[in-house]
Amino acid sequence: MRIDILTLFPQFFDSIFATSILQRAVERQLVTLNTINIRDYAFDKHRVVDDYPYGGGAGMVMKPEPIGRAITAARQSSPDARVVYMSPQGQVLTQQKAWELAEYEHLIVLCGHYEGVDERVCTLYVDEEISIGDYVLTGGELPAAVLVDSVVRLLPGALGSEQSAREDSFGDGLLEYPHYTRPPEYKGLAVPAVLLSGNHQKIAAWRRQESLRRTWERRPDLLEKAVLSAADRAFLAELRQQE
Ligand code: 9D3
Repeated sequence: MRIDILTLFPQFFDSIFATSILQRAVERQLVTLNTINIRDYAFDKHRVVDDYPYGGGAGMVMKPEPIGRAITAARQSSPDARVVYMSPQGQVLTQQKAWELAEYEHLIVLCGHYEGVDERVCTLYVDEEISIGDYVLTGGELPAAVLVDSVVRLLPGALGSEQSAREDSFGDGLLEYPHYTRPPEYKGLAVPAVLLSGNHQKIAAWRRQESLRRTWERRPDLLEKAVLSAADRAFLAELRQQE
């Protein structure tokens, strides 16, 4: 996979791409990560990339020509590239969306700044707009980094052999069970005895129930879409009765 990030702040991504799983994926040649400076496609004397909004109002708008040229250059060799615009007006990123985007051979990720980009860029070039949630950030760079991280770790071979992206939290639509490591007692708190029992069937059943309990307590909205067995439903009924 190739990912081009179009931004006014390419340096922002240097440290992010140099860490952990992303770096490993690049080294293993599972992904090529490029940053493209939109300003490099502003051809006027002062390389201007923003301008005042028609109709008035606060803030600046990113001019369409540099972005259009930058996207056209990025798409040069791959007309089927998927163009994603990080935008507060977009669909909220989900694990399912990350899986979908992981299928593309080439992603072009556009980061907005100021009040956003001229709407004609969206009309002409953007395939989809994606938000990372309902809170206000200062630009699309952090959201783009979040998106890239969520997608790249799904590429086959990106995670260690011990891990499988399919088994993640949200894989079955539930929150994860609690994790413990040594020591067996820490500041008066013992590790649940079942985890030391060596009985793998009992351990699996306990973990499943703790997943259900947590999801029910913290994210009951997730239970509506979760894949549940008869035993799961019985345990949830028990929890509800205890309340
Ligand atoms: C003060 C500006 N806002 C008026 C209420 C509008 C606004 C413009 C630009 C708000 C945020 C931004 C910059 N944010 C993004 O580019 C962005 C974003 C976000 O802020 N939250 C969640 N996901 C995303 S994706 C891109």
